[in-house]
Formats: sequence, structure tokens, C-alpha cells
Amino acid sequence: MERTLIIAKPDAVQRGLVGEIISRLERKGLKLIGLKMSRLDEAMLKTHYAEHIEKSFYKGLEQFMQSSPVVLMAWEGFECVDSVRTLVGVTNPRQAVAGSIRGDLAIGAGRNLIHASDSKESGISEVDFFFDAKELFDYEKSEYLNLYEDHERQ
Ligand code: IDP
Ligand code: MG
Repeated sequence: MERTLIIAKPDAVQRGLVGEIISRLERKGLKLIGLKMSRLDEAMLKTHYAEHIEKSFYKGLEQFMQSSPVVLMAWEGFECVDSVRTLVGVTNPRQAVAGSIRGDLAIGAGRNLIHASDSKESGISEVDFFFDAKELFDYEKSEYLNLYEDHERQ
């Protein structure tokens, strides 16, 4: 099963949308394997957003991401990385389709509520970066019989 890191960003915390985000991921059928509130510091953000450090929006992004605590989540599911990105919507919420989290609930490009891993590899490395092994939970989810075919559950 793939893993994906979700961050409910400061705007989600401030706007009281953390529950809505969790609810949408739960309703999709994903399995929550880790959850915590945290303040992200400059060093963590530089690692997490390494590909964006040289971009014009980076300073603003770094400041914004430290403006309040965030909620970090690790989720698991069959081929879940891409399907979560679809659920989240494209980066600019004004272009995100209705029905997606950003399309329904956000409007400013720098206030798009949520981070979601963008590849199978980044799902693994980002969960690993933000969570210690003891903060991740391995358990049976009873509804899997009604969510997946046998071959998808392996
Ligand atoms: P993603 O979150 O959809 O993967 P990325 O391109 O990886 O989007 O950018 C990371 C984050 O940087 C975005 O979620 C957003 O918060 C911020 N960002 C990206 N592009 C812009 C921009 O043009 N203006 C302001 N903030 C931006
Ligand atoms: Mg990204």
C-alpha cells in the first residue's frame, strides 16, 4: 500500500477546516496511520520544500507555514498518492475543480489549505521525515473487505 503525507496548513487550522480535510480522506477509504500537531521550523521547511527554495514565493511560504501550528497526517491506501492529489486539487485553488478540497474551500494560491505528497517515493520519504517509527500505527481496518478487491488489498 502507498503512503502519503498530508499537512493541514496554518490556514486550515485557523479556518477550522482540519476536520473537513480528515473527513474527506476518511470517506475516500484511506487508513490513518499517524496524526499529530506540530510547529514547523525553518530547517524542516527548507528540507520539505527544498525544490522551491529559489522561487520567488518561498520566503512568503516559509513565513506562512510558521504562522501557526499545522496538523501532520500519514495516510495509507492502494495507489493512494495520485488519488489524494486528485481529491486535493491543483496548486492554485482558483483553477482547482469543484469537488476537490482546494476547489471547494480555498481561493488564494499561497493559502491552499493542504500539502499532499506528489509521488510514491515522496510519500514514503515525507512520512519518514515528519514521523518517528513509534508514531506510525500498523492495524487491520475492518472495512477493507468493502473497499478493495482481493488483489488491491495485498
Ligand atoms: P503543491 O502543494 O500543489 O504540491 P507546489 O508547486 O509543490 O504545489 O508548491 C508548494 C506550495 O508552495 C504550494 O502548495 C503553495 O502553498 C506554495 N506556492 C506554490 N506556487 C505558489 C505561487 O505561485 N504563489 C504563492 N504560493 C505558491
Ligand atoms: Mg508539491
